[in-house]
Amino acid sequence: QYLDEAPAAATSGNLASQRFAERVASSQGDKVVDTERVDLLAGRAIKALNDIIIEERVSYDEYNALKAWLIKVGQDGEWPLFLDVWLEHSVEEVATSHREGNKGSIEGPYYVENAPELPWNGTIPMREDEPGTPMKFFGQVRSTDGTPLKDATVELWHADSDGFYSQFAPGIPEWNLRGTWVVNDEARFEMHSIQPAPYQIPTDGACGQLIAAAGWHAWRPAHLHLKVKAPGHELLTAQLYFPGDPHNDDDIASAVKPELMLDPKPTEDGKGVTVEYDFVLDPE
Ligand code: MBD
Ligand code: FE
Repeated sequence: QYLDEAPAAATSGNLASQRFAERVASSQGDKVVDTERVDLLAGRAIKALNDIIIEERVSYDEYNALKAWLIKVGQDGEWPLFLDVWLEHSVEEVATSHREGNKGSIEGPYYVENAPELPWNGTIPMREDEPGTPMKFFGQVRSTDGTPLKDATVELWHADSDGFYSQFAPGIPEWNLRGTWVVNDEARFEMHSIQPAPYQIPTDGACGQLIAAAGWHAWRPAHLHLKVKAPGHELLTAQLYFPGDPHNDDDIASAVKPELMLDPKPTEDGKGVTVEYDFVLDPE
């Protein structure tokens, strides 16, 4: 049982690190280093940490604990997890503050490009006995002026009922609970999946060690991840949440916004939930 549990953080962490490195490599065109910007940002970050050391009178024991921990973050492959949990929300805020359309949220560490394409009312790839409450999620994609965007696609990825993401945890089919819906000619989609469970970030790696040492908790509320794309419009990366989740108000990743809360209704047979949510994209 110990062996079963121990490698989980490092497995998902190292896969996330590898995936991220591949994406950076494939998008690395002719990016130039902006020396002034690096000087400013790296300089400010280093100064902020020095200020904390002086102000809080940090000891050698504390400094060495930090050093050991930073090394472990790398060994566990948890830099994507650490950065996406504790910093990405601010980057997302800066990147999208001009938008008039949909609010977005962070991408997180577990996105994979090119999920299988599905018809506008398709069912997400899932196991025959996939546990969880059946969920029908429907809506329309429009531009900020109200025009339906008939060439839009809606990508959905989410954790299974144990909180695991395919391609980042062992033993799950490659594209499980990941799909790309092509909207119909009224720009509508109707996605069939299961309702995800609350998600705990790995507790057995460096991030979990920090959380335990600081007396925090490791939970994110149950969430759906989405990317909505349409020609001539800004890409929307979002997450949607379910009312009543105990962690909606204290998401460890600070990624919940009131505009991203769903309003699920029970299905007629009482066995599933139906949710409606429309996406509004900003023109480029
Ligand atoms: C997740 O599933 C997630 O969405 C984020 C932001 C961080 C860790 C795990
Ligand atoms: Fe997630």
